[in-house]
Amino acid sequence: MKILCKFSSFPQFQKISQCFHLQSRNASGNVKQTRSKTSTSVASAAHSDAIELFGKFYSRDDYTNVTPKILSLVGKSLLNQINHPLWLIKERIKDHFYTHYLSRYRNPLFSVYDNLSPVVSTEQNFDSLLIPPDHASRKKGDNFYLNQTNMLRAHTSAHQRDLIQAGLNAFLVFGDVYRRDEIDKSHYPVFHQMEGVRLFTNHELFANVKNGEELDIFEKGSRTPCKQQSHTLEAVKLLEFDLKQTLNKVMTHLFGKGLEIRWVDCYFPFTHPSFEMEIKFQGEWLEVLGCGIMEQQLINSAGAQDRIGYAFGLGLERLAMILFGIPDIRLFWSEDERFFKQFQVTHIDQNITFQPISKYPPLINDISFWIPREGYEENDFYDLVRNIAGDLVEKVSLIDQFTHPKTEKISHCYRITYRHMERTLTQEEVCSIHRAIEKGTVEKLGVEGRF
Ligand code: FA5
Ligand code: MG
Repeated sequence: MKILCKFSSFPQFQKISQCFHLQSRNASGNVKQTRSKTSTSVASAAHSDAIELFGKFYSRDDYTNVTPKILSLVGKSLLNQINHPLWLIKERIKDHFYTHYLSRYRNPLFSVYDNLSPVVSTEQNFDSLLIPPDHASRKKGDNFYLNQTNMLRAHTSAHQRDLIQAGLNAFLVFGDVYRRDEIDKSHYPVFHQMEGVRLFTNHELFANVKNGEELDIFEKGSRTPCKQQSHTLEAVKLLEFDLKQTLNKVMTHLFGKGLEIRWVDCYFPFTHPSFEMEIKFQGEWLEVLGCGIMEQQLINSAGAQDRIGYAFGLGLERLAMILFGIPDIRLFWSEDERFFKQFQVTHIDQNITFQPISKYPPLINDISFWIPREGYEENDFYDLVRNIAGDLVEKVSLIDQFTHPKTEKISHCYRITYRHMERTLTQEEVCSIHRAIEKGTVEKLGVEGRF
Protein backbone atom coordinates (compact mmCIF):
# COMPACT_ATOMS: atom_id res chain seq x y z
CA MET A 1 0.00 0.00 0.00
CA LYS A 2 1.21 3.49 -0.84
CA ILE A 3 1.15 5.88 2.07
CA LEU A 4 1.27 9.53 1.18
CA CYS A 5 3.53 10.84 3.93
CA LYS A 6 4.97 13.45 1.64
CA PHE A 7 1.66 15.32 1.72
CA SER A 8 1.14 15.35 5.47
CA SER A 9 2.17 18.96 5.69
CA PHE A 10 -0.81 19.99 3.52
CA PRO A 11 -3.71 20.94 5.82
CA GLN A 12 -6.27 19.27 3.54
CA PHE A 13 -4.49 15.92 3.92
CA GLN A 14 -4.08 15.86 7.66
CA LYS A 15 -7.21 13.81 8.24
CA ILE A 16 -5.96 10.89 6.17
CA SER A 17 -5.74 7.78 8.32
CA GLN A 18 -4.43 5.01 6.14
CA CYS A 19 -3.52 2.89 9.15
CA PHE A 20 -7.16 2.00 9.79
CA HIS A 21 -7.43 -0.50 7.00
CA LEU A 22 -3.92 -1.78 7.59
CA GLN A 23 -5.26 -3.10 10.87
CA SER A 24 -8.47 -4.32 9.35
CA ARG A 25 -7.10 -6.96 7.07
CA ASN A 26 -3.79 -8.41 6.03
CA ALA A 27 -2.38 -8.57 2.51
CA SER A 28 -4.22 -11.78 1.66
CA GLY A 29 -7.62 -10.34 2.54
CA ASN A 30 -8.17 -12.03 5.92
CA VAL A 31 -10.21 -9.84 8.23
CA LYS A 32 -8.62 -9.50 11.66
CA GLN A 33 -10.89 -7.23 13.66
CA THR A 34 -14.53 -7.15 14.47
CA ARG A 35 -16.81 -4.25 13.70
CA SER A 36 -16.20 -1.16 15.75
CA LYS A 37 -19.02 0.69 17.47
CA THR A 38 -20.73 3.44 15.48
CA SER A 39 -18.85 6.67 16.03
CA THR A 40 -20.59 9.52 17.78
CA SER A 41 -21.60 12.69 16.00
CA VAL A 42 -18.84 15.16 15.13
CA ALA A 43 -21.24 18.05 14.66
CA SER A 44 -22.44 20.41 17.31
CA ALA A 45 -24.94 23.21 17.10
CA ALA A 46 -23.71 24.75 20.36
CA HIS A 47 -23.16 28.10 18.71
CA SER A 48 -26.48 29.19 17.30
CA ASP A 49 -24.88 31.50 14.74
CA ALA A 50 -22.25 28.94 13.72
CA ILE A 51 -22.07 25.26 12.90
CA GLU A 52 -19.28 23.27 14.47
CA LEU A 53 -17.93 20.35 12.48
CA PHE A 54 -14.73 18.42 13.20
CA GLY A 55 -13.84 21.13 15.72
CA LYS A 56 -14.13 24.02 13.24
CA PHE A 57 -16.77 26.75 13.22
CA TYR A 58 -18.69 27.79 10.11
CA SER A 59 -20.73 30.96 10.52
CA ARG A 60 -24.27 30.73 9.25
CA ASP A 61 -25.49 32.99 6.45
CA ASP A 62 -28.37 33.04 4.01
CA TYR A 63 -26.85 30.04 2.21
CA THR A 64 -26.93 27.76 5.26
CA ASN A 65 -29.40 24.95 4.65
CA VAL A 66 -27.78 21.93 6.29
CA THR A 67 -30.22 20.29 8.71
CA PRO A 68 -29.59 18.80 12.17
CA LYS A 69 -30.55 15.36 10.82
CA ILE A 70 -27.84 15.56 8.14
CA LEU A 71 -25.26 16.94 10.58
CA SER A 72 -25.94 13.96 12.84
CA LEU A 73 -24.80 11.65 10.02
CA VAL A 74 -21.51 13.46 9.29
CA GLY A 75 -18.57 11.50 10.67
CA LYS A 76 -20.44 8.18 10.97
CA SER A 77 -17.78 6.78 8.69
CA LEU A 78 -19.69 3.70 7.52
CA LEU A 79 -16.87 3.00 5.06
CA ASN A 80 -14.47 2.40 7.92
CA GLN A 81 -16.74 0.20 10.03
CA ILE A 82 -15.39 -3.28 9.65
CA ASN A 83 -18.00 -5.72 8.35
CA HIS A 84 -20.33 -2.98 7.16
CA PRO A 85 -21.42 -3.86 3.58
CA LEU A 86 -19.99 -0.55 2.31
CA TRP A 87 -16.65 -1.33 4.00
CA LEU A 88 -16.72 -4.78 2.40
CA ILE A 89 -17.34 -3.42 -1.08
CA LYS A 90 -14.58 -0.84 -0.56
CA GLU A 91 -12.13 -3.57 0.48
CA ARG A 92 -13.02 -5.71 -2.56
CA ILE A 93 -12.56 -2.80 -4.96
CA LYS A 94 -9.23 -1.81 -3.33
CA ASP A 95 -8.07 -5.39 -3.51
CA HIS A 96 -8.88 -5.51 -7.23
CA PHE A 97 -6.91 -2.33 -7.96
CA TYR A 98 -3.98 -3.32 -5.72
CA THR A 99 -3.71 -6.72 -7.39
CA HIS A 100 -4.16 -5.75 -11.04
CA TYR A 101 -2.61 -2.29 -11.35
CA LEU A 102 1.06 -2.14 -10.48
CA SER A 103 3.68 0.49 -11.17
CA ARG A 104 7.01 -0.17 -12.86
CA TYR A 105 8.44 -0.94 -9.42
CA ARG A 106 5.62 -3.42 -8.62
CA ASN A 107 3.99 -1.06 -6.10
CA PRO A 108 0.24 -0.49 -6.25
CA LEU A 109 -0.37 2.11 -8.95
CA PHE A 110 -3.44 3.67 -7.32
CA SER A 111 -3.12 5.47 -3.97
CA VAL A 112 -6.22 5.12 -1.82
CA TYR A 113 -7.87 7.76 0.38
CA ASP A 114 -10.83 6.95 2.59
CA ASN A 115 -10.75 9.60 5.24
CA LEU A 116 -10.75 13.00 3.54
CA SER A 117 -13.07 15.44 5.28
CA PRO A 118 -16.52 15.78 3.64
CA VAL A 119 -16.44 19.51 4.40
CA VAL A 120 -15.15 21.23 1.27
CA SER A 121 -15.24 24.71 -0.16
CA THR A 122 -17.67 25.52 -2.94
CA GLU A 123 -14.52 26.27 -4.94
CA GLN A 124 -13.41 22.63 -4.55
CA ASN A 125 -16.84 21.16 -5.22
CA PHE A 126 -17.61 23.26 -8.31
CA ASP A 127 -15.02 25.80 -9.53
CA SER A 128 -12.05 23.42 -9.37
CA LEU A 129 -14.00 21.23 -11.82
CA LEU A 130 -14.73 24.17 -14.15
CA ILE A 131 -18.43 23.99 -13.33
CA PRO A 132 -19.78 27.37 -14.50
CA PRO A 133 -20.96 29.89 -11.86
CA ASP A 134 -24.59 29.66 -13.05
CA HIS A 135 -24.67 25.86 -13.44
CA ALA A 136 -27.85 24.15 -12.17
CA SER A 137 -25.88 21.71 -10.00
CA ARG A 138 -24.97 24.57 -7.60
CA LYS A 139 -28.58 25.18 -6.61
CA LYS A 140 -29.33 25.57 -2.90
CA GLY A 141 -32.22 23.23 -3.55
CA ASP A 142 -29.82 20.38 -4.46
CA ASN A 143 -26.92 20.81 -2.01
CA PHE A 144 -26.21 21.08 1.68
CA TYR A 145 -24.42 24.37 2.29
CA LEU A 146 -22.75 25.25 5.60
CA ASN A 147 -22.56 28.81 4.33
CA GLN A 148 -21.81 30.64 1.11
CA THR A 149 -18.26 29.29 0.80
CA ASN A 150 -18.39 25.89 2.51
CA MET A 151 -20.52 22.84 1.95
CA LEU A 152 -20.78 19.10 2.48
CA ARG A 153 -19.27 17.65 -0.69
CA ALA A 154 -21.86 16.62 -3.28
CA HIS A 155 -19.41 14.23 -4.92
CA THR A 156 -15.92 12.85 -4.38
CA SER A 157 -14.86 14.69 -7.56
CA ALA A 158 -14.37 17.68 -5.21
CA HIS A 159 -10.88 16.26 -4.46
CA GLN A 160 -9.70 15.64 -8.03
CA ARG A 161 -7.82 18.89 -8.61
CA ASP A 162 -6.08 18.93 -5.19
CA LEU A 163 -4.81 15.37 -5.46
CA ILE A 164 -3.50 15.90 -8.99
CA GLN A 165 -1.88 19.10 -7.78
CA ALA A 166 -0.27 17.13 -4.97
CA GLY A 167 1.51 15.08 -7.63
CA LEU A 168 -0.63 11.95 -7.96
CA ASN A 169 -1.19 10.23 -11.29
CA ALA A 170 -3.54 7.49 -10.14
CA PHE A 171 -5.77 7.52 -7.09
CA LEU A 172 -9.04 6.32 -5.57
CA VAL A 173 -11.06 8.38 -3.09
CA PHE A 174 -13.80 6.72 -1.04
CA GLY A 175 -16.13 9.06 0.85
CA ASP A 176 -19.56 10.04 2.08
CA VAL A 177 -21.36 12.60 -0.12
CA TYR A 178 -24.40 14.77 0.56
CA ARG A 179 -27.26 15.79 -1.72
CA ARG A 180 -30.77 17.08 -1.35
CA ASP A 181 -32.52 14.55 -3.47
CA GLU A 182 -35.80 12.73 -3.92
CA ILE A 183 -36.67 9.95 -1.45
CA ASP A 184 -37.01 6.35 -2.54
CA LYS A 185 -35.32 2.97 -2.16
CA SER A 186 -32.21 3.91 -4.19
CA HIS A 187 -31.84 7.60 -3.16
CA TYR A 188 -30.72 8.83 0.24
CA PRO A 189 -29.43 12.33 1.14
CA VAL A 190 -26.12 10.84 2.32
CA PHE A 191 -24.51 8.14 0.24
CA HIS A 192 -21.00 6.98 -0.65
CA GLN A 193 -18.92 7.29 -3.77
CA MET A 194 -15.57 6.12 -5.02
CA GLU A 195 -13.69 8.50 -7.27
CA GLY A 196 -10.96 7.23 -9.54
CA VAL A 197 -8.50 9.26 -11.59
CA ARG A 198 -5.73 8.04 -13.87
CA LEU A 199 -3.35 10.25 -15.81
CA PHE A 200 -1.01 9.16 -18.60
CA THR A 201 2.05 10.69 -20.20
CA ASN A 202 2.47 10.36 -23.95
CA HIS A 203 4.85 7.45 -23.39
CA GLU A 204 2.58 5.62 -20.91
CA LEU A 205 -0.50 5.83 -23.10
CA PHE A 206 1.11 4.55 -26.26
CA ALA A 207 3.67 2.16 -24.70
CA ASN A 208 1.82 -0.97 -25.82
CA VAL A 209 0.65 0.31 -29.18
CA LYS A 210 2.32 -0.64 -32.47
CA ASN A 211 4.51 2.29 -33.61
CA GLY A 212 3.41 4.06 -30.40
CA GLU A 213 6.51 6.24 -30.37
CA GLU A 214 5.17 8.01 -33.48
CA LEU A 215 1.88 8.93 -31.81
CA ASP A 216 1.06 12.03 -29.76
CA ILE A 217 -1.53 12.77 -27.07
CA PHE A 218 -1.87 16.43 -28.11
CA GLU A 219 -2.55 17.95 -31.52
CA LYS A 220 0.62 19.70 -32.63
CA GLY A 221 0.84 23.48 -32.60
CA SER A 222 -2.72 24.03 -31.53
CA ARG A 223 -2.06 25.57 -28.12
CA THR A 224 -2.44 29.34 -28.01
CA PRO A 225 -3.25 31.63 -25.09
CA CYS A 226 -6.90 31.57 -26.22
CA LYS A 227 -7.26 27.93 -27.16
CA GLN A 228 -6.40 25.02 -24.93
CA GLN A 229 -4.45 22.09 -26.21
CA SER A 230 -6.68 19.54 -27.90
CA HIS A 231 -6.35 15.78 -27.71
CA THR A 232 -5.61 13.66 -30.75
CA LEU A 233 -8.34 11.28 -31.85
CA GLU A 234 -6.15 8.22 -31.22
CA ALA A 235 -5.42 9.37 -27.66
CA VAL A 236 -9.12 9.91 -26.88
CA LYS A 237 -10.13 6.57 -28.39
CA LEU A 238 -7.44 4.71 -26.47
CA LEU A 239 -8.35 6.45 -23.21
CA GLU A 240 -12.03 5.69 -23.69
CA PHE A 241 -11.24 2.05 -24.37
CA ASP A 242 -8.99 1.78 -21.28
CA LEU A 243 -11.52 3.59 -19.08
CA LYS A 244 -14.44 1.36 -20.05
CA GLN A 245 -12.32 -1.77 -19.83
CA THR A 246 -11.06 -0.80 -16.36
CA LEU A 247 -14.63 -0.32 -15.13
CA ASN A 248 -15.95 -3.45 -16.83
CA LYS A 249 -13.21 -5.39 -15.02
CA VAL A 250 -14.19 -3.92 -11.63
CA MET A 251 -17.74 -5.12 -12.26
CA THR A 252 -16.61 -8.60 -13.29
CA HIS A 253 -14.47 -8.74 -10.14
CA LEU A 254 -17.44 -7.78 -7.95
CA PHE A 255 -20.22 -9.68 -9.66
CA GLY A 256 -18.60 -12.40 -11.75
CA LYS A 257 -19.54 -12.93 -15.36
CA GLY A 258 -23.09 -12.84 -16.71
CA LEU A 259 -24.06 -9.44 -15.33
CA GLU A 260 -26.17 -7.36 -17.72
CA ILE A 261 -24.55 -3.94 -18.17
CA ARG A 262 -24.90 -1.15 -20.70
CA TRP A 263 -23.02 2.09 -21.42
CA VAL A 264 -24.98 5.30 -21.96
CA ASP A 265 -23.56 8.59 -23.31
CA CYS A 266 -24.15 11.45 -20.92
CA TYR A 267 -22.85 14.87 -19.87
CA PHE A 268 -20.61 16.11 -17.06
CA PRO A 269 -19.23 19.66 -17.29
CA PHE A 270 -15.73 18.52 -16.30
CA THR A 271 -15.31 15.56 -18.62
CA HIS A 272 -15.66 15.11 -22.32
CA PRO A 273 -16.80 12.68 -23.63
CA SER A 274 -18.81 11.33 -20.66
CA PHE A 275 -20.57 8.04 -19.98
CA GLU A 276 -22.70 6.29 -17.42
CA MET A 277 -22.85 2.58 -16.71
CA GLU A 278 -26.16 0.95 -15.92
CA ILE A 279 -26.76 -2.51 -14.49
CA LYS A 280 -29.94 -4.55 -14.82
CA PHE A 281 -31.33 -4.99 -11.31
CA GLN A 282 -34.74 -6.45 -10.49
CA GLY A 283 -35.81 -5.98 -14.11
CA GLU A 284 -34.80 -2.29 -14.29
CA TRP A 285 -31.68 -0.47 -15.45
CA LEU A 286 -29.96 1.18 -12.47
CA GLU A 287 -27.23 3.78 -13.01
CA VAL A 288 -24.18 2.83 -10.96
CA LEU A 289 -21.42 5.15 -12.16
CA GLY A 290 -20.45 8.19 -14.18
CA CYS A 291 -17.10 8.69 -15.93
CA GLY A 292 -15.32 10.47 -18.74
CA ILE A 293 -12.15 11.83 -20.31
CA MET A 294 -11.00 14.75 -18.15
CA GLU A 295 -11.07 18.27 -19.54
CA GLN A 296 -7.47 19.25 -20.27
CA GLN A 297 -8.02 22.68 -18.71
CA LEU A 298 -8.69 20.95 -15.38
CA ILE A 299 -5.53 18.85 -15.60
CA ASN A 300 -3.52 21.92 -16.64
CA SER A 301 -4.89 23.95 -13.73
CA ALA A 302 -3.47 21.29 -11.39
CA GLY A 303 -0.03 21.59 -13.03
CA ALA A 304 -0.06 18.30 -14.96
CA GLN A 305 -0.12 19.78 -18.47
CA ASP A 306 2.07 17.04 -19.95
CA ARG A 307 -0.55 14.36 -19.15
CA ILE A 308 -4.06 13.41 -20.17
CA GLY A 309 -6.47 11.26 -18.23
CA TYR A 310 -9.83 9.99 -17.22
CA ALA A 311 -11.98 9.98 -14.09
CA PHE A 312 -14.85 7.92 -12.75
CA GLY A 313 -17.30 8.07 -9.85
CA LEU A 314 -19.06 4.94 -8.55
CA GLY A 315 -22.16 4.87 -6.34
CA LEU A 316 -21.22 2.36 -3.62
CA GLU A 317 -24.70 1.80 -2.13
CA ARG A 318 -26.10 0.94 -5.54
CA LEU A 319 -23.32 -1.61 -6.12
CA ALA A 320 -23.78 -3.11 -2.65
CA MET A 321 -27.55 -3.31 -3.13
CA ILE A 322 -27.10 -5.28 -6.35
CA LEU A 323 -24.27 -7.43 -5.01
CA PHE A 324 -25.87 -8.43 -1.72
CA GLY A 325 -29.53 -8.03 -2.71
CA ILE A 326 -30.12 -5.27 -0.15
CA PRO A 327 -33.63 -4.03 -0.96
CA ASP A 328 -33.57 -0.53 0.51
CA ILE A 329 -30.85 2.13 0.80
CA ARG A 330 -31.92 3.07 4.37
CA LEU A 331 -30.67 -0.31 5.59
CA PHE A 332 -27.07 0.92 5.30
CA TRP A 333 -27.77 3.16 8.31
CA SER A 334 -29.41 0.42 10.33
CA GLU A 335 -27.97 -0.37 13.75
CA ASP A 336 -29.79 -3.71 13.79
CA GLU A 337 -27.47 -6.60 14.59
CA ARG A 338 -29.53 -8.88 12.34
CA PHE A 339 -28.35 -6.74 9.42
CA PHE A 340 -24.67 -6.54 10.36
CA LYS A 341 -24.21 -10.15 11.39
CA GLN A 342 -24.71 -11.13 7.79
CA PHE A 343 -21.61 -9.24 6.65
CA GLN A 344 -19.25 -10.68 9.26
CA VAL A 345 -16.58 -12.37 7.19
CA THR A 346 -13.20 -13.85 7.95
CA HIS A 347 -12.03 -13.10 4.40
CA ILE A 348 -13.22 -10.24 2.22
CA ASP A 349 -14.01 -12.57 -0.68
CA GLN A 350 -16.24 -14.81 1.40
CA ASN A 351 -19.66 -15.35 -0.19
CA ILE A 352 -22.52 -13.50 1.44
CA THR A 353 -26.06 -14.74 1.12
CA PHE A 354 -28.08 -11.85 2.44
CA GLN A 355 -31.39 -12.76 4.02
CA PRO A 356 -33.57 -9.68 3.81
CA ILE A 357 -34.95 -8.84 7.22
CA SER A 358 -38.61 -9.51 6.57
CA LYS A 359 -40.37 -6.40 5.34
CA TYR A 360 -42.91 -4.99 7.74
CA PRO A 361 -46.12 -3.58 6.21
CA PRO A 362 -46.10 0.02 4.95
CA LEU A 363 -48.58 2.71 5.97
CA ILE A 364 -49.48 5.23 3.30
CA ASN A 365 -50.73 8.78 3.86
CA ASP A 366 -51.26 11.63 1.40
CA ILE A 367 -50.75 15.33 2.01
CA SER A 368 -52.00 18.20 -0.19
CA PHE A 369 -51.38 21.92 0.00
CA TRP A 370 -51.32 25.11 -2.06
CA ILE A 371 -47.70 26.08 -2.62
CA PRO A 372 -46.63 29.70 -2.11
CA ARG A 373 -46.34 31.75 -5.30
CA GLU A 374 -42.57 32.06 -4.89
CA GLY A 375 -39.66 30.33 -3.20
CA TYR A 376 -41.06 26.80 -2.89
CA GLU A 377 -38.67 23.95 -3.77
CA GLU A 378 -39.75 20.32 -3.75
CA ASN A 379 -36.50 19.39 -1.99
CA ASP A 380 -37.46 21.68 0.92
CA PHE A 381 -40.49 19.47 1.44
CA TYR A 382 -38.41 16.26 1.21
CA ASP A 383 -35.95 17.64 3.81
CA LEU A 384 -38.78 18.59 6.12
CA VAL A 385 -40.29 15.11 5.87
CA ARG A 386 -36.89 13.55 6.55
CA ASN A 387 -36.29 15.83 9.54
CA ILE A 388 -39.59 15.00 11.14
CA ALA A 389 -40.06 11.35 10.25
CA GLY A 390 -36.41 10.27 9.84
CA ASP A 391 -35.88 6.80 8.44
CA LEU A 392 -39.53 5.86 8.94
CA VAL A 393 -40.15 7.36 5.51
CA GLU A 394 -39.55 4.91 2.72
CA LYS A 395 -40.74 7.04 -0.15
CA VAL A 396 -42.26 10.40 -0.95
CA SER A 397 -43.75 11.00 -4.37
CA LEU A 398 -45.56 13.87 -5.96
CA ILE A 399 -48.70 12.13 -7.17
CA ASP A 400 -50.79 15.06 -8.33
CA GLN A 401 -50.44 18.76 -9.10
CA PHE A 402 -52.89 21.18 -10.61
CA THR A 403 -53.40 24.91 -11.11
CA HIS A 404 -56.65 26.44 -9.94
CA PRO A 405 -58.32 27.92 -13.06
CA LYS A 406 -59.40 31.12 -11.31
CA THR A 407 -56.84 31.89 -8.61
CA GLU A 408 -53.92 30.29 -10.55
CA LYS A 409 -52.72 28.88 -7.26
CA ILE A 410 -50.81 25.58 -7.59
CA SER A 411 -51.67 22.58 -5.47
CA HIS A 412 -49.31 19.66 -4.79
CA CYS A 413 -50.32 16.29 -3.47
CA TYR A 414 -47.59 14.00 -2.12
CA ARG A 415 -47.92 10.36 -1.13
CA ILE A 416 -45.77 9.42 1.87
CA THR A 417 -45.00 5.76 2.44
CA TYR A 418 -44.02 5.04 6.05
CA ARG A 419 -42.32 1.77 6.92
CA HIS A 420 -40.07 0.75 9.78
CA MET A 421 -37.21 -1.54 8.79
CA GLU A 422 -37.36 -3.54 12.01
CA ARG A 423 -40.96 -3.61 13.29
CA THR A 424 -44.61 -2.92 12.42
CA LEU A 425 -45.66 0.72 12.79
CA THR A 426 -48.95 1.54 14.48
CA GLN A 427 -51.58 3.75 12.88
CA GLU A 428 -51.39 6.18 15.87
CA GLU A 429 -47.64 6.56 15.56
CA VAL A 430 -47.88 7.39 11.89
CA CYS A 431 -50.83 9.73 12.41
CA SER A 432 -48.94 11.85 14.91
CA ILE A 433 -45.91 12.06 12.63
CA HIS A 434 -48.10 12.92 9.67
CA ARG A 435 -49.80 15.71 11.68
CA ALA A 436 -46.36 17.06 12.61
CA ILE A 437 -45.43 17.12 8.91
CA GLU A 438 -48.65 18.99 8.08
CA LYS A 439 -47.91 21.54 10.79
CA GLY A 440 -44.28 21.88 9.67
CA THR A 441 -45.16 22.52 6.03
CA VAL A 442 -47.45 25.39 7.01
CA GLU A 443 -45.02 26.91 9.50
CA LYS A 444 -41.73 26.38 7.70
CA LEU A 445 -42.63 26.35 4.00
CA GLY A 446 -45.47 28.84 4.05
CA VAL A 447 -47.91 26.53 2.26
CA GLU A 448 -51.67 26.64 2.69
CA GLY A 449 -52.85 23.28 3.96
CA ARG A 450 -55.66 21.30 2.32
CA PHE A 451 -55.64 18.76 5.17
C1 FA5 B 1 -21.22 12.31 -10.16
O1 FA5 B 1 -21.35 12.50 -8.95
C2 FA5 B 1 -19.90 12.58 -10.86
N1 FA5 B 1 -19.03 13.31 -9.95
C3 FA5 B 1 -19.29 11.26 -11.29
C4 FA5 B 1 -18.09 11.45 -12.17
C5 FA5 B 1 -16.82 11.34 -11.63
C6 FA5 B 1 -18.27 11.71 -13.52
C7 FA5 B 1 -15.71 11.52 -12.45
C8 FA5 B 1 -17.17 11.92 -14.35
C9 FA5 B 1 -15.90 11.81 -13.79
P1 FA5 B 1 -23.58 11.27 -10.45
O2 FA5 B 1 -24.36 12.37 -9.88
O3 FA5 B 1 -24.20 10.55 -11.61
O4 FA5 B 1 -22.16 11.74 -10.95
O5 FA5 B 1 -23.30 10.22 -9.29
C10 FA5 B 1 -22.45 9.09 -9.49
C11 FA5 B 1 -23.12 7.83 -8.94
O6 FA5 B 1 -23.52 8.02 -7.58
C12 FA5 B 1 -24.41 7.48 -9.67
O7 FA5 B 1 -24.13 6.75 -10.83
C13 FA5 B 1 -25.13 6.65 -8.62
O8 FA5 B 1 -24.62 5.33 -8.60
C14 FA5 B 1 -24.73 7.30 -7.32
N2 FA5 B 1 -25.78 8.20 -6.81
C15 FA5 B 1 -26.14 9.44 -7.29
N3 FA5 B 1 -27.12 9.99 -6.53
C16 FA5 B 1 -27.39 9.09 -5.54
C17 FA5 B 1 -28.28 9.07 -4.39
N4 FA5 B 1 -29.08 10.11 -4.09
N5 FA5 B 1 -28.30 7.97 -3.59
C18 FA5 B 1 -27.48 6.93 -3.85
N6 FA5 B 1 -26.59 6.90 -4.89
C19 FA5 B 1 -26.55 7.94 -5.72
MG1 MG C 1 -25.27 10.23 -13.08
